[in-house]
Amino acid sequence: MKINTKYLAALLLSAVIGNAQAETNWDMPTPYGDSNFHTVNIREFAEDVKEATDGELNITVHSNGSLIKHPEIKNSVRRGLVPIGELIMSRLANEDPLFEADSVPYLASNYDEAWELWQASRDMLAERLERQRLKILFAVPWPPQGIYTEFPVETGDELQGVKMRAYNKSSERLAELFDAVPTQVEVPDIPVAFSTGRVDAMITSPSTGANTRAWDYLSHFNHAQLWLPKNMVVVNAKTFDALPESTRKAIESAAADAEKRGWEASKAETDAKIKIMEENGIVVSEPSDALVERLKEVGETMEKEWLERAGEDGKALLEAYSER
Ligand code: PCA
Repeated sequence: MKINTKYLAALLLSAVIGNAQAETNWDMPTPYGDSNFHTVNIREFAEDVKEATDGELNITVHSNGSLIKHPEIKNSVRRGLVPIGELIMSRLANEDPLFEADSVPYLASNYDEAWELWQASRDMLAERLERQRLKILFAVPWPPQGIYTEFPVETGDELQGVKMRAYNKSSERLAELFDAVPTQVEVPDIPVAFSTGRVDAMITSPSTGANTRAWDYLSHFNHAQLWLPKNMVVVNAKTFDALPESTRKAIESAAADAEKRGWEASKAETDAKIKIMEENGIVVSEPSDALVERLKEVGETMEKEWLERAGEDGKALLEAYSER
């Protein structure tokens, strides 16, 4: 496991000192960089908790996978190595396909739909996490996902054989269905993956494109608006339950505010980051009719495959979503 052991020893020590002062110090690993809007929102959440508890609960955010790498964050919270952490929900697709419902192409590809899907799925997902003694505090979507390349994409045929950076099962599958070659790369590793030629295209949001300076490696962004994957903040349930009631309430209330603030920030992020990309020379375009058609076909295939994997629960979720 990639954990900085020296750091953990220091943490244990500070936890002991913290207890002596009737203060609790929590370390919170997050996967994305400091300038990312999710990280900014989480830091504000930590401030709110500190203020509402009169400094009794101090959350220190360790961004960019600096304390614990993204693939290990969930299990680290589950085992109580850290009390709280952030991760992208669809990373848990291998445990249960319901966690990747938000990454099925065109199932929920704007903010209103994404919100309804989140409302329809929230209890089902919370229940699954509860079985692992994890409590979900809030979830915030990324802006809609699009395709970054070094050439214009007119029909989708251009993607054949291209080494495409992916970050979850859906982005991988989408690349495969375009006969591209997917490779999983975490956001902090994107610049190196491009500069060393490991990848030459990617699927992500305007947000991550701008944060990773896509213009250094790429020239085109197709605003295909495939899906809006969500990040979630989870807390170890045992640690949470052991807190005084007033502290638990303070966390829950700060989490509700963070969720609201995060959704608004995400919406604002889409246009703001597209503008930054254009200013830096990226050609931004909407998908052509031919590409829309191809993407729809691929989306249908992927929805079918997802439903096969998700079975009765998946059907129940789609029903709850369509009734909203
Ligand atoms: N950024 C993250 C997840 C989705 C997004 O927009 C990434 O590219 O890994």
